Amino acid sequence: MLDNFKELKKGLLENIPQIEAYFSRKANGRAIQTLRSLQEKLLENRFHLVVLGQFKRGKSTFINSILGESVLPTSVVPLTSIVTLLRYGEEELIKVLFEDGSEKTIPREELSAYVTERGNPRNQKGVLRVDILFPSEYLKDGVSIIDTPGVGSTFENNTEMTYNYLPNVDAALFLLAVDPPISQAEIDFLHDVRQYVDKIFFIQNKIDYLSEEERRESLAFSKEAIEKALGLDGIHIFPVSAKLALEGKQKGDTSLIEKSCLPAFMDSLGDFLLKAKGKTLLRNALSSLMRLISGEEMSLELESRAIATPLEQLESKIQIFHSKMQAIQQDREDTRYYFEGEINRLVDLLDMDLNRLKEREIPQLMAQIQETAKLHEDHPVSEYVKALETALHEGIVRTFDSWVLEEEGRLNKEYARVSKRYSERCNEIIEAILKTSAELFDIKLELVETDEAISSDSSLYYMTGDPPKFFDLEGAFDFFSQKILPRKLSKALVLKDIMKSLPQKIDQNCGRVRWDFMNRIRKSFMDFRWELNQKIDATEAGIRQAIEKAVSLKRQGTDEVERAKIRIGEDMESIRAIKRGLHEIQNALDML
Ligand SMILES: Nc1nc2c(ncn2[C@@H]2O[C@H](COP(=O)(O)OP(=O)(O)OP(=O)(O)O)[C@@H](O)[C@H]2O)c(=O)[nH]1
Ligand SMILES: [Mg+2]
Repeated sequence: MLDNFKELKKGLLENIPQIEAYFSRKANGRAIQTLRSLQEKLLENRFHLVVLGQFKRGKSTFINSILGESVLPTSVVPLTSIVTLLRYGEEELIKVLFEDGSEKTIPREELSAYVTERGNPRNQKGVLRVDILFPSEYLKDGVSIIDTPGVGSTFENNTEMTYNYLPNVDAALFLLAVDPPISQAEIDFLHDVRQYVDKIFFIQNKIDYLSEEERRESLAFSKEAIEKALGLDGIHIFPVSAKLALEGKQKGDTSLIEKSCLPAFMDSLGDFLLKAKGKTLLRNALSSLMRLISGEEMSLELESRAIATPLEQLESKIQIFHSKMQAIQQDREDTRYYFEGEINRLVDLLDMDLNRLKEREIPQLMAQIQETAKLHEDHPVSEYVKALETALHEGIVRTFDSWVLEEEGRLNKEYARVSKRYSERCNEIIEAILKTSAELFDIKLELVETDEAISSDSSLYYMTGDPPKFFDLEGAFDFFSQKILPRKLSKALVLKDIMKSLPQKIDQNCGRVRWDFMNRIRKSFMDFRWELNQKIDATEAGIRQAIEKAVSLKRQGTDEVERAKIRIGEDMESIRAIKRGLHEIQNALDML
């Protein structure tokens, strides 16, 4: 599917050893580091796809049909209860990750004992996630697929697991089924999904149940319902039969595969992945390489100009360079202070949001608890307490967990905005350094377009890791239960107790979430700043070294200067050859 993309990526990767050899010859460790991390990024790049939908829509079957094998357990009853992540591996390997941090490798036959409600009721085994490595051609392009528990099943916990994964995906495949066409619960879920995921593919599964005529009707119905509910126009729904696709692939029957309509969907998905991520990835990698090469070309030219300059003049030029660099240094400091302020403002924003949340939700939760208390006034104490606990539980889960996800999205956007501006400023500083030296030695400056590379990396970095969990629910309930149950208090006292401790408990949790978010923002920014500072330092050091080298050569005498001229000429040749190769890839990429 991503054929062109794969070709270009391969081409780009093939260029790297040649470039690395050049910089090894010149003992330029920094450049080699850049190349290695670029190589890693190209090889590692992943597209995260999440498969979503109400229970029993055929999500797990759909993933199996892509893989062409029954890897994930499927069933006629609501089943999947644990998030499963599938990635490429040379050999099949299934790893269960537990909440306590331990791991276990299991054979495929045991998978359903961990990821299904039947095999692992209410997640008694404490599974956090299951990772599957699988040798499928499809996954080889860096695509990873996430199977999720169906939303709206009776198990609230499973729904929560699905929600937790939404902020980290590139696209969602939203499965609908023909029996019945879209329900209100699905529409509600879709509303939520849209807040986190920009790209949603709608898939109407199980079309093998319907005749051509019925299929059209059902598609039209779902299309209209979704467009109306989301206020969108012209959405596309892909009709698919996961069952036929899987059967077809297992039997090697191409007519069944065609009939399943899976290939048409996979083509569209492939196009999207290429456009949305593949191109950006390649473009960013290319511009990083170009920057590296142009930088090298520039220092070669600088060196060559410098050795052609009389020693006295050269020394006065160095003086000018140093004083200009001091001014730039001041600019750097100012930029740093400014952006530290911006990051602090982000934390202020978080505080404001948290306060608003507390002000709005605490009274509402209290009112709900009181209402529940009133409704259960005549029930026995144990039922009364149970009802209050349930109300508390539902209120907290609904309010706070979804708030955290929303806040994560919001902060992430703001952070991306700030870091993009910061990287733009840093690029301006780099340009100023280059310009200064180019002017000084009368060199034509070739600037490579930059920025995106750095800023998109930074926001992705921030996205990794799980969002903070608001309430440690277990803890919260222990807290209430311990206080309530052993003492067998009267109903009035139970209620009073909850009313008194609820705001306090919420406050503590808000504090925890604040700390967690703040730490991630600060750490992301510090890493990002370090990376940019390295780039600026490298630029300045490169130029300084080129000039200093020329001075020392000239002091050593004419023989050395002549030898240096030959070496510079040869290096220039190598650099130009590398550049030609990169330009070819650039042109092919522009044509995609
Ligand atoms: N006829 C037909 N049945 C299908 C198709 N896809 C899935 N099914 C059946 O639908 C049922 C549910 O499939 P699953 O893949 O387990 O559904 P799921 O969405 O993963 O369900 P949960 O994990 O409970 O959310 C199973 O009995 C499948 O065999 C299809 O294209 N056609
Ligand atoms: Mg499933």
